[in-house]
Amino acid sequence: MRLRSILIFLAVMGWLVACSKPAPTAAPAVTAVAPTPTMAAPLSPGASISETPAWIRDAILYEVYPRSFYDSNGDGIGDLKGVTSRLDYIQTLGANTLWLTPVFSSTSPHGFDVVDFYTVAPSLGTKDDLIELVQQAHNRKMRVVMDLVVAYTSNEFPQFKESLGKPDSRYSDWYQWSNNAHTTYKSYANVRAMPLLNHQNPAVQTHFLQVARYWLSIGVDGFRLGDATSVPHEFWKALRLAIKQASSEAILLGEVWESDPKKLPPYLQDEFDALFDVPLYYTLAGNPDRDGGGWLNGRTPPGALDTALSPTTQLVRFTGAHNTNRVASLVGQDAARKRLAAVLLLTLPGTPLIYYGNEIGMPGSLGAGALADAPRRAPMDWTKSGKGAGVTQDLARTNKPDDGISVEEQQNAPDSLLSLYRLLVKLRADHAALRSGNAQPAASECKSCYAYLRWDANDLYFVAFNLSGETRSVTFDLTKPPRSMDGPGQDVFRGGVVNLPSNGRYTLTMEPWEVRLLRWGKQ
Ligand SMILES: [Ca+2]
Ligand SMILES: [Ca+2]
Repeated sequence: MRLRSILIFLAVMGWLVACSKPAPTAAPAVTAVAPTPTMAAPLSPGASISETPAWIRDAILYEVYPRSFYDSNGDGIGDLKGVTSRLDYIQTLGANTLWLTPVFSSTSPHGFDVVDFYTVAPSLGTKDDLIELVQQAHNRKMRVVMDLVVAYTSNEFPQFKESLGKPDSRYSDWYQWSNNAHTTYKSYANVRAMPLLNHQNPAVQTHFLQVARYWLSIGVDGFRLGDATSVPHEFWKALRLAIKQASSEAILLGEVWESDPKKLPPYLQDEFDALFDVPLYYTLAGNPDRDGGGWLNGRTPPGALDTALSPTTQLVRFTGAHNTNRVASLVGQDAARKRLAAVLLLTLPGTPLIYYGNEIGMPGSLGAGALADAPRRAPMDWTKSGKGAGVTQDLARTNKPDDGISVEEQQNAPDSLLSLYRLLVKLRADHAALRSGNAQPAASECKSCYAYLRWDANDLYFVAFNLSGETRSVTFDLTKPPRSMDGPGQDVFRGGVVNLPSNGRYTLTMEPWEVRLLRWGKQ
């Protein structure tokens, strides 16, 4: 949605403000929406993990903004048939779980302000197209997760139109009115076109439980649920129960847009199966709307990543999404840092998310005005020329023809970013060590380096990052590895064999922003 990243903050702050701000007239029509989240135990694969479908542990998510992905009928707008036609590409990348940003009928192209939760936006296709996409994905052992916006609706939503200015309407309790005349109301980040729903109203809850069941019945594998902080915990618990009763394998992926990790655990208690690791994203990027900051640019102490190595299978790791600057822009289009970000994303524990186009290094940063998010949702660059079948034209491009940034230019180039993503995804799929919860940092004297170990009974990976623009010779302390590093290891990127000195002090010379990936294993 537009200005989403700003809105996220505004949503949190705005919600607090909205709750404390005196109503313009006497008695507010509705009671406070959400209880104050209580502090809870640290994240751990504890109580609720037992109910989390096991498949999330092996999932590699691929987020698609359908309008900009692939246009099947030449009208310039990407559509569901287009996504179906490119499942080959997504499968070749190795991603096995699609997350579609909202596809329902809505007022705006971004799709987050929904008008009808039971119909697909005509520009994207039909319900049958969605069913076909889900079936084709399932035929390939891929899953499809749909975005479901439950915090608010469009101001064109029938219940809103029927109750605006009509306190006696049968739908008057659907929204959070600010005055007795029901002419003013609370809205998402104060965007008037997105009135916040009143989740205390049982009818609102019933509506969404039915919507969820409806789409589960056509085979979707779960929902990505945004703006979790705008919705009471009781609602999430009820939604979880309804979804799990309909399909125990369906997942609820929650977006709690908070940079403080302490804010996340309450949402994992009988609410979501997994949460986006927004706190880690802030560590990596610094600011979703600004390029050049964060860990990936050496602007955060490297050790800030230690917390990301805690064992969990309930966090989705990402280096960018539809509501952040693209990772290529974040790192100033620097080829080495684009590689470094890819290796990090796909060698951390947790569930990785690849945002369409980031695997080829498409740029895109927050713009200005009503289409501020458009550069982050630019047309997927399929071709060298930037033209041709399937290329969407709904939004402006963020890169040029013949610039090396396209699937056509990268798909057969062994050194391309796309080839690196494919290699890393394959390594992750082939070696459970990279999917396990085992991870620990490896110490060195270098203040601008970072390294960690990932392992299981078969393999041990050593991942080392030079987070500076200088060549570094770094000695890592591997005197107490969690698993044997005896015998020759394999240098995944440079090729060749490496041997650890018997004293466990291992010295690597790393180029500026280089990342090294070494593996000790059976095969
Ligand atoms: Ca189309
Ligand atoms: Ca290009």
